[in-house]
Amino acid sequence: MNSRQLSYDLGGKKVFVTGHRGMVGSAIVRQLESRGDVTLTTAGRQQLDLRNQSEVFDFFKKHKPDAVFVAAATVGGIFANSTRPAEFLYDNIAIESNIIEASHRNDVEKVVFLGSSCIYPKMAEQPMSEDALLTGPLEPTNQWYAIAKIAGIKLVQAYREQYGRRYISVMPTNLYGPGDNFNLDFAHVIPALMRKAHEAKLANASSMTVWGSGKVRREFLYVDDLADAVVFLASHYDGEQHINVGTGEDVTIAEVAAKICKVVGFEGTLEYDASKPDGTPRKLLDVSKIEAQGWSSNTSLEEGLRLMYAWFCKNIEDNMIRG
Ligand code: GFB
Repeated sequence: MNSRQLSYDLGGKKVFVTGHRGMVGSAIVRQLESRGDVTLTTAGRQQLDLRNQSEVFDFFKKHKPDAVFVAAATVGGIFANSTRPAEFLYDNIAIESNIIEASHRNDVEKVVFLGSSCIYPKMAEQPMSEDALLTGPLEPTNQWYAIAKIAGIKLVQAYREQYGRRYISVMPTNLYGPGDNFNLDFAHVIPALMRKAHEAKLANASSMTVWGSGKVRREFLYVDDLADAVVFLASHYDGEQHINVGTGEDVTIAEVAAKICKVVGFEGTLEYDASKPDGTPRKLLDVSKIEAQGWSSNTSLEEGLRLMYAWFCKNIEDNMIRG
C-alpha cells in the first residue's frame, strides 16, 4: 500500500474492534486479520452493552487493549434517522463517550473514532473539506446522528488537548458492501434498492419504487476500501483534525439505481415516490487530505455493487441477511 513512515505500529498490538458484527466493524476485522500480526478483541451485544458505562469500564480494565477502533454505532438510512431521533442521539453519545473515557483511563495508545459525512452543513460548499465542520446548519433528517458524531470528534480533540492522547477521527462518506443492513426501515439507499430490485426480479414485477426525486447526489465508498483506509490512518495519521475518506466522485440516486438494476438483472421501470424525503442535495467529500497522506480508494462503484450483490445472493440462501 504505502511505505511512508509509521506514526503508530499496530504490529504485535492487542486491538479492540467495537461493532465487529456490523458492516464497518466486520470489514475492519477482515482487514486486521489479513495483516496477521495483531491480536483481536471483540465483544457481542450480549456480552457488552457499549451504552452502559460500568460494563464498558469493566471490559477495558479486564482486556486492556492497546488500540481501539470505534466502529460501533446506532446507524441507519434516511428513514431510521428521521424517525428515531432519541436513539440516534443518545446511543451514539453514550457509546463514544464510554469508549473514549475508558480508553483514556486504561492508557489505550491509539483510538480511531469513526464518524460520517453528515457532520457537515446541509449547504456546505462541494466537495466538502474538513474545514466545513460547524460552518452552517445541518440537514434536518440526520441532525441527531450528526450532532452525536460531531461530539465524538470534539471528544477526541479534547482528550488530545487535555491529556495528550494520540486519538484520531475519520469521516467516511456513504458506505456500502457485504454485511450491510437490508431491512427497508433501516437500510441506506444501496442495500434498500438492491433488495427491492432482487425481489422485483424474482416476482417478475414490472416496476419498483425509489424514494425521493432521484436527483440528489451521493458519494459511495466500498466498505473494504474504508477498512483499508482506517487501518492505514491508524498507522500513519496523528492529526488533531478529523480526516475525510471517500472516492472523490458522486452520482445521482437515479444513476446508482440504474447501476443496481443492471447488476441485479432487473429490467422493469423505476417509480419515484415524491412523498419520501430527498435529504441533503449533495454529499461529496474533498479527499485531498487523505490523498496527500498517500491513500486513495480502488474499488469502482460497479465492481463494489457486483461484489455486494454476490454476497447478498450467497447470504440470502443461507438466511444470513440482516432484516
Ligand atoms: O442512503 P440514505 O438513506 O441516506 O438515502 P442519506 C440517500 C438518498 O437515497 C435519499 C434515496 O435521497 C433517499 O430518499 N432513496 C431512494 C432511498 N430510494 C431509497 C430507499 O429505498 N431507501 C433509502 N434509505 N433511501 C444518511 C443519514 O443520509 O447517510 C445518516 O441519514 C448517515 O445520518 C448516512 O450519515 C451515511 O445519504 O440521505
